[in-house]
Amino acid sequence: MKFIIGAGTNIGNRKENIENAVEAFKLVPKCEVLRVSKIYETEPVGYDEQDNFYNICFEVESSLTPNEMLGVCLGIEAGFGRVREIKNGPRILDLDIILAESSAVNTANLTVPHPRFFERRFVLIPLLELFPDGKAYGINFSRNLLGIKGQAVKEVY
Ligand code: PH2
Ligand code: MG
Ligand code: MG
Repeated sequence: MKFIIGAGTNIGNRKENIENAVEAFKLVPKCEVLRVSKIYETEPVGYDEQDNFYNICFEVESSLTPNEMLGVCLGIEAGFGRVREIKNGPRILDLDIILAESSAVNTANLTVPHPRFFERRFVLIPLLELFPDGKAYGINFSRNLLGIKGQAVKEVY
């Protein structure tokens, strides 16, 4: 099954954090990284008093279940030394499952599709790069972009 993973960072060397996160994912058994978006610099959403983020989305082919994939994400975050403090606050690395191709999940510790992805330009813009027709795994997300105010997102060159 294919997964879309969103990655974000706003602490330390953001470019290296993003690139190293993708490299870490490539080393995970049963996970093949298929496509990676460009890196975008994005205004913080949900908590203003912090630096801009770097964000990407990437697509992974995997035989893992969504719950196992969550474990992979949390494990890589921990390997980067992430400590959880302020909700929506600064983080060295956040890896979220945005979509799973043929699976919806609603459990205490995981919801897929990600419950807030459709209101976040920092997810939708890299997602649109991977799915230029605005549809991913049967989910039409392009119209959501139209209703979002602010949330500046720009490509990192
Ligand atoms: N992640 C959040 C909250 N706000 N804002 C930006 N720009 N990028 C993020 O990755 C981000 C955020 C919670 O995970
Ligand atoms: Mg997140
Ligand atoms: Mg997260």
